[in-house]
Amino acid sequence: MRTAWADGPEFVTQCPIRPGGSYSCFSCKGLNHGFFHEEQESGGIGIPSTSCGELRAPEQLPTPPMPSPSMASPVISTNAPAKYIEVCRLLSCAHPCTDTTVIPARAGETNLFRFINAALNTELFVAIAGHKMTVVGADASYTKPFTTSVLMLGPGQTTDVLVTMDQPVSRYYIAARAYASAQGVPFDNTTTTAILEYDCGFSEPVRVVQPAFPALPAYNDTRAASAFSAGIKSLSRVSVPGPVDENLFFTVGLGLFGCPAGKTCGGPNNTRFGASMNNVSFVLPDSYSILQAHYQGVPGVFTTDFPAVPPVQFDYTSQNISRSLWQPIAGTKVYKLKYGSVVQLVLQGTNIFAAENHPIHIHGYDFYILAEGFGNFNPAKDNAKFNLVDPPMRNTVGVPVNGWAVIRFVANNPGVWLMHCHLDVHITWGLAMAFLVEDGVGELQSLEAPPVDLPPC
Ligand SMILES: [Cu+2]
Repeated sequence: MRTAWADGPEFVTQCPIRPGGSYSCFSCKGLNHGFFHEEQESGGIGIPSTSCGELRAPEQLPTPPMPSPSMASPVISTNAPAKYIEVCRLLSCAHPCTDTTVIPARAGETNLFRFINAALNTELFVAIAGHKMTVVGADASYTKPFTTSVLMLGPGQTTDVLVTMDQPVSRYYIAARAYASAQGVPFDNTTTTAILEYDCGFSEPVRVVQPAFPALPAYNDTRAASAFSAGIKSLSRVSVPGPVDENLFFTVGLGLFGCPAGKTCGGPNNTRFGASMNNVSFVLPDSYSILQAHYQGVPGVFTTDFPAVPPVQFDYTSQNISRSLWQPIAGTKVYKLKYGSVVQLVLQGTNIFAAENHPIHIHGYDFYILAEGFGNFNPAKDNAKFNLVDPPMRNTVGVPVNGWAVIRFVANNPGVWLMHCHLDVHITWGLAMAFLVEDGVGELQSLEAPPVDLPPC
């Protein structure tokens, strides 16, 4: 709570840290976000950094839903070099493959793996050859244990799994590669790997064994992605906030802008790629941050007219969406929320240009995912599908391709909070908006004064 000045996105909560400058955003005490990932961008290229893999203070952890693992190992997945696999094969692994991370394990033990998708633009399937994984946590919240042979993580998502070393003493690949849901859109089809090696240091000959490779779903296997997300539930019964004060419905999807006169653009038919929520393509301010403008009452930096529902209702997932609906409007619009209001938000994917699974992330909040589905959200029949018993608590939801997701949270953290697609390129196209959460009553429900070393604008 009251962490707004430490959030980091440039021109949302602060101006960028200049070359040579510094900013002490926070101390780790009490932080509960699981995976600290850099939200500042440079020239449109986001740089994921993982300064702290696990930031929970141990005394804050509830009792875990599993016995203590023998070993906990963070595994950071980026879909970087597939060549590692090829290198190993060429060398027949007559000696340790120093390029590839080797994770040691002993037969019979049960280990905790924390998978983090640190890729910028790729959702990833993850599997371990020969081994089942029991999911026990996601986005720093414990989950009801469930067993699966494949995980799917959007950028910024984390998944904790227990793996029992119940296979013959050998070497096994851990592999990750893309889940690419958009038809006809190019993607990085490389595979990244690590090697799980039994009895490391005890039986050297194991190192000459060619590791087994896991079965990964096809790149476009939406069924596998959906089955995984449907398996994630809260550890026990939760108290879902309600009644709902703010009933919001945001479309999320791509679009095309006309090319500025006299320029050449790289989109289809000399257009420029865009993206939007409720037809607003988010534009960052260029000289002041929204949070500072809000706190100091500086006019002209943003407007508060982000629409609660789409300005035009249409068949969002149709194969034939009128071209008149493909061009969003650009703007720096926020949606105001009263302190403590219960927010229900339907995130509705669109089929404009190309439907895609968009991993939507909200800053400043965890939220419950009440339901997900395909096609257009229809409250008359889909409200009945809400999980009000043990919905998962996450901070990023993969909105199914040409489908929808419903989330709920209490707006009890005052400040300005970016909500955006975690596919980095979609942010630069405008797939973002910000919530402005007003102060409540008294100091503890109000935004603090900015720290003295906040980067100057
Ligand atoms: Cu996206």
